[in-house]
Amino acid sequence: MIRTALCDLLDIEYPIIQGGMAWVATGELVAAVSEAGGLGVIGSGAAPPDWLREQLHKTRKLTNKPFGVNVMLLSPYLAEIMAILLAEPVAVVTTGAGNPGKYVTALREVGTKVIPVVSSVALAKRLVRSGVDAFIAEGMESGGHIGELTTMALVPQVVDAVDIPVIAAGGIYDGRGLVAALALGAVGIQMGTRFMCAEECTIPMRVKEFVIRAKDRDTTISGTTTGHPVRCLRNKLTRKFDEMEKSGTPPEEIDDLGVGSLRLAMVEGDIENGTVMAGQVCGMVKKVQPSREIIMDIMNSAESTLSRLNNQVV
Ligand code: TUI
Repeated sequence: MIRTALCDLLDIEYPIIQGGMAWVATGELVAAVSEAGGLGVIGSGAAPPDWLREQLHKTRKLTNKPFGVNVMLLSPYLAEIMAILLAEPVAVVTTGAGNPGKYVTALREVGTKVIPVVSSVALAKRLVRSGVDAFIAEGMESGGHIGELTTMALVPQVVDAVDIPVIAAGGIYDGRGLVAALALGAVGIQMGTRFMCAEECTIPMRVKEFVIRAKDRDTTISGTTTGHPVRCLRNKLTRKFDEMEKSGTPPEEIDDLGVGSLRLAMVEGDIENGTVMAGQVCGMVKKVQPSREIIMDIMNSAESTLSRLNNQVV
């Protein structure tokens, strides 16, 4: 089986991180992924502090393996979320949607590995100085809040710019994606979209079915004009976003349309009026599967991809 530096860094069996998706990655999914040998990551998003506390306790009840928390740096509860993570430390904190620089030292002092998600070389270079443990370089194939570069272009540029481990994210679904990430110089992968359809993921079945129905071109990017681009599945809400962006509606008004819409989709199951964040690999997601099966499928298909490549290269 493929083993990389990420397995040693995080004390996990397989170099696979489950993306910390807001309102999606709850204790049940996180514990299942970590129990299966990957790294499960709670998505704290913009959820209130009590929600995170509850998920931490649930996860700890279900697994003794390492797991992480994703901190969304635009959260209105950021200070309280950080306070919880210092009081009840987890193995790994990943961050998104901003620069976590000022929190790095405190987190590392309580024994937490800090792995920011970056979408540019500039941010990675700035953050290396604050002493982070690794980076997740996330391309714009991903669901949710995205940058401008594709995974194929971003990952090798971040790998060349820093001398700490880099994990690839965005557009990865199976062992072909894992091997491609390793070829680009990454030590592992982070995947979100495929784990939305994990059996242990608690989002409504209607949302999973929407992802399964989606084909390669069924995502769109909302909020390009507001400076907060988000990739999600096309629906009634994204058509409304498109109209507002075309008609020159003020950016604040467009951003307001998104407030609460992720929860509406992922918790309430409203796939027409909510934001169903998902990546471009949605076209490959065909069924609901246990997390363990997803992870073993990735590892087995990575092995067969490697032997296919070995036989092709003469
Ligand atoms: O964070 C994500 N994806 C997300 S977060 C999210 S929840 C949300 N809620 C309200 C508004 C926006 C998002 C849904 N999906 N991915 C990681 C990621 N981080 N991609 C890009 C970035 C990023 C962007 C800017 C990281 C740093 C950054 O830095 C700006 C700076 O300070 O230089």
